Amino acid sequence: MTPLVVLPTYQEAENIETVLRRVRAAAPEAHVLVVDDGSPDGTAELAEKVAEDLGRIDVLRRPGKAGLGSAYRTGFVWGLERGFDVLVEMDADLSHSPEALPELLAVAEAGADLVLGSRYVPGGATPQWPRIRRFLSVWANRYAAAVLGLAVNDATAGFRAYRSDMVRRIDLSHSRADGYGFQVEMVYRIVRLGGRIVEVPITFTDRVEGSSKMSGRIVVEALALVTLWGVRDVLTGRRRG
Ligand SMILES: Nc1nc2c(ncn2[C@@H]2O[C@H](COP(=O)(O)OP(=O)(O)OP(=O)(O)O)[C@@H](O)[C@H]2O)c(=O)[nH]1
Ligand SMILES: [Mg+2]
Repeated sequence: MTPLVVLPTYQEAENIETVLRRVRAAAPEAHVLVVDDGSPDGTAELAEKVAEDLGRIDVLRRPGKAGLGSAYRTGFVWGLERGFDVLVEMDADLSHSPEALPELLAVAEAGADLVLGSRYVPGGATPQWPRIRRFLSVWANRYAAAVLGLAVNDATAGFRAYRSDMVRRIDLSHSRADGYGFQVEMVYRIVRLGGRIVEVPITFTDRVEGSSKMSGRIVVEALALVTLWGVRDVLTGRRRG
């Protein structure tokens, strides 16, 4: 099976070379697609330089910052058109250890439709997070799981592998969600389609270089969407209240 690792980047000049080299070393069979949104710090140019050196890396340049959800939708369409069997989501800030790729890929190849690199199963960890951040994230996940009926501990996880056959069944053009909202939406749709989801423990480390693009808007959007989908399910009789 040929996997495609989609790396969305915005202002990751300090990380891009390291992440690309570590991905190649950890999963040499994987093709990589960097989706850069016109980073003013020259992330795309750096990625292109590493691509010339390593090969099997493509850089998709988009004109402006359009969000993580949109970057993944574009990357997935690109990968489906080219026939990749597995599509991987991974942050480019080294919070997701490339060395965990072989396990994610192996579980997808063994038949899981979606493999989540989970912080909230035994063995998963967020060593640098203050207790309050972990608490909020765990409870946001419990809320989403309860409202949407998902038997998943980390639906907001951003390190994951999908089997392309499953992604093909999802109408990506229908989705507008960004950030956590996009991550939960994909889990939700796959659960609705009867897909098999497996969580493998990962250690999430905080970025060392560069700055976060996370915003309160993305958190509020995700909570609002989860609530909306949950209410809709009850109203349409898909789920009892
Ligand atoms: N193409 C693209 N990539 C983005 C955009 N926003 C964020 N990213 C990338 O998405 C990944 C995750 O973004 P981060 O800023 O690390 O957000 P986060 O990991 O949720 O939050 P932190 O815990 O603060 O790191 C990184 O690789 C970013 O460069 C965007 O609008 N477009
Ligand atoms: Mg990050």
